Amino acid sequence: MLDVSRHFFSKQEVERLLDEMALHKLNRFHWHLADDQGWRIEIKKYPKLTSVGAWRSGIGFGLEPKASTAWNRDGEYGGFYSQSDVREIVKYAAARHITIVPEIEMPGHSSAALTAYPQFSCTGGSFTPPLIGGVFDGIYDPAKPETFQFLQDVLTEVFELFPGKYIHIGGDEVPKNAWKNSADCQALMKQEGLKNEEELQSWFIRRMEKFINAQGRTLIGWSEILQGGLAQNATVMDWIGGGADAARIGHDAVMTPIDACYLDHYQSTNQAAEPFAIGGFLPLERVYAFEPMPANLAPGLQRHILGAQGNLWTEYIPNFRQAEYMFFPRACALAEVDWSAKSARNWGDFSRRLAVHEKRLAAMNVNFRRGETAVVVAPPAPFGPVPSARQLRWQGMEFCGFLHFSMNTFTGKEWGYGDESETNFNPTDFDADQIARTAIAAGMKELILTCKHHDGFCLWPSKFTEHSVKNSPWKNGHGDVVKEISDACRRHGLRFGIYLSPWDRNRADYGTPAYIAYYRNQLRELLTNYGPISEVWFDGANGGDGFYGGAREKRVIDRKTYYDWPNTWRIVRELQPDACMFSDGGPDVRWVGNENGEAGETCWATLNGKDFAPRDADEKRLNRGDSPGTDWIPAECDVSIRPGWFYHAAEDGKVRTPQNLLDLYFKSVGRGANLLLNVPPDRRGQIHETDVAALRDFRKVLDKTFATDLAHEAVVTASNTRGNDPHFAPEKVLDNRGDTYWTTDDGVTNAELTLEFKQSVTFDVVRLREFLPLGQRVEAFALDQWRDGGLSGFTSGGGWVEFAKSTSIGNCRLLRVPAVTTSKVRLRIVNASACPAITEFGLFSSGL
Ligand code: FUL
Repeated sequence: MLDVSRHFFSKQEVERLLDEMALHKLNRFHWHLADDQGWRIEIKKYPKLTSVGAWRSGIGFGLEPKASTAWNRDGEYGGFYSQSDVREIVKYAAARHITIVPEIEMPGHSSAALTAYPQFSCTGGSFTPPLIGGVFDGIYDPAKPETFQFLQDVLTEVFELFPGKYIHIGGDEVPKNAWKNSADCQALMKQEGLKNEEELQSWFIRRMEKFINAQGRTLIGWSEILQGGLAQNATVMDWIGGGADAARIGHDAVMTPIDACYLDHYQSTNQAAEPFAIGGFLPLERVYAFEPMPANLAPGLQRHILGAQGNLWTEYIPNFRQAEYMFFPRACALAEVDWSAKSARNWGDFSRRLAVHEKRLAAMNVNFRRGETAVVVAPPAPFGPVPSARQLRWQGMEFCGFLHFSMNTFTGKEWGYGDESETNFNPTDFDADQIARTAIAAGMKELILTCKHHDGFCLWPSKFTEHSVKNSPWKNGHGDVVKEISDACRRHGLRFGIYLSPWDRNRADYGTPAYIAYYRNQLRELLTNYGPISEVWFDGANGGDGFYGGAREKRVIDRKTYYDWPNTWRIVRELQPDACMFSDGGPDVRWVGNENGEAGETCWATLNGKDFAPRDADEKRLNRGDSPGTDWIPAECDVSIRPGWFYHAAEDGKVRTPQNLLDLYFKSVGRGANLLLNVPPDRRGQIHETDVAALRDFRKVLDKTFATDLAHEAVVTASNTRGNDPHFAPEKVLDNRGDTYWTTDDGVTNAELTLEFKQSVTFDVVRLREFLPLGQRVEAFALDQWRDGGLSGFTSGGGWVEFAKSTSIGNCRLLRVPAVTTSKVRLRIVNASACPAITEFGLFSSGL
């Protein structure tokens, strides 16, 4: 099954998939043509289904527009198949012995159709195709005879196009609110003697089935069509159960259970190294082990189980390459499951054969997930401390945003004293979506919000203080900035982090143990009421003068003992185990030692953690890290786009330029750290236009720079490959994957990788990445270019000339070099603490 609603795939791409299916003898193509996010098939009688319903206002799902080809310049996203496209595809499939089962969703998942024709909904109200996944209120109104006329007209055209026996009508995930609130639906239920909305749903499906059967076709629908009673001749597509029950009452079923057949789920537990997916974990081996025949189904009934199907829902799959990656090789396993008896299946045998089959897939240029076949040579042992799963995820974000927005925004201060009246806080046009959109457009992956800064004012209505938004005029005290920002982050696919200042100049009890209890209570509120928290930011400014409930004095605390950090950290681990904690010394992420956004030219992700405590740290060592170090605590570079952390109109002329932001990026992300760039919302509660423009132009340059990796045109060779095993081959540095790497035999700490081009290339940026799960290993490296004989001092033969060298690599090393034009480039690992493990060697041209 391919979902073309959440993301659109062209006619050529669908045909390519049909070829790939035919290769595996997969002979039914379930084409999910309509859903909330887009209607994709031309219906002549209802042209607005495609002129309106095939388009949405953006790519959505937090994805970048350029991730997909179905995005047009006006910013709209979508596309559809004309009837002549469909005819050609049906013919193409038939020639490959594939029957297409079209799916037209009803009565739920119909926002796109109802955007075009709202008159067929209960409310008649306006709809828009959503930009996120989920279950929406766009459902058809069964109380209107016109609704059925419309659906029958649509299906009539669908039948003309698809000659197959089955028509899939969806039927899953139907929220019943619209029917509950509709007097007409309630009257219809009374009239038809239907006890509840489930029975109304079943009534709806039966009515459609009559029509479908009268046209000589068979209705098929998802598990939920069993609710409220199954239609007379229906076939059930079992995703959450019901297949065996259907067979027992004499109905046919197709098995596609969510835990064995959902190919949109992750293929590895190392999610950071995989393309972003909807969730789940479905490894190849589990697909292969799947048995479609339900246990305990009497032999006489087994003929009702028609087969198994793999589903590719495409919320997070914006292009065909990625679709292929999710299909293969899991579809290979499913084909074997479908075509062989359980007793004939053998995982070891399959994986050996798959190694051969992979060559076929590679020759066909199928983008399958590699490395699934058995590894023969053992990988290197990790060296030193290694990142936790949460740190790996954090490192993968690279570029995040910081939001300093609070009392200071309205008082013009940088550090509020703590006596400011709540009435000051009153954004005139707060817009969390504008803020999230700006972050997404800049390429940020997370936003961290100052939920409470040093002045103690809380951006959420905390139960534990009066000094919060609840006593401000904003939204008459009913506002909650933390909620709005965290919700917007989720809507736009950003992760969300919190900053809760330990220093609180408002609290009378600051400096006493009572304050620690207060601080932890607030932390608990934030960690439990606002969804997943990706990062918790503990800053280091601690103690000094303040209001302190009217005392107006200076308070000094013992920075090492007062906060009892280990017990506070425990709360975060307990409530949000996936959150990374930042402070001067970790435990997960360390301060980089300055607020200029610059990591050291040498910057290790490792540190001797015991030498550090919040606000008790050697800034030079934070900047550089320790190698060898005892703990994995990578650096984060926090820096503001303006001179201050908070918005001040007087600084509108001092916003960093795109060029300056680019420098920051190279000095932070490009040195293995993460960049946390502060973009302070203004008094409206939005990111100022100047900042928006600077971020946009910065992103443009960055995207342009990294659009084409010239190294991909090269043939790559290495001075040594571990055990000569292809799993560790030099090509692994060019495969765009974070979970594969080139490595050498143990003990080889000087090694070379050479890229050789057919024609000279010109580049001015080099990108290198180490495979972090094995620790940070490279200590020094150099880059050489090949100079032909006769040029620049070489009279004959040519030779290597060094053009760059440095030390640490880590997550990402970017080197900007004067433009190099050459036909060969060499990476020389000059020194390493253990055999190197390199995941990427890329060459780019900035065009600057
Ligand atoms: C510091 C604070 O004192 C600054 O105001 C700002 O919030 C910065 C990110 O952290 O500790």
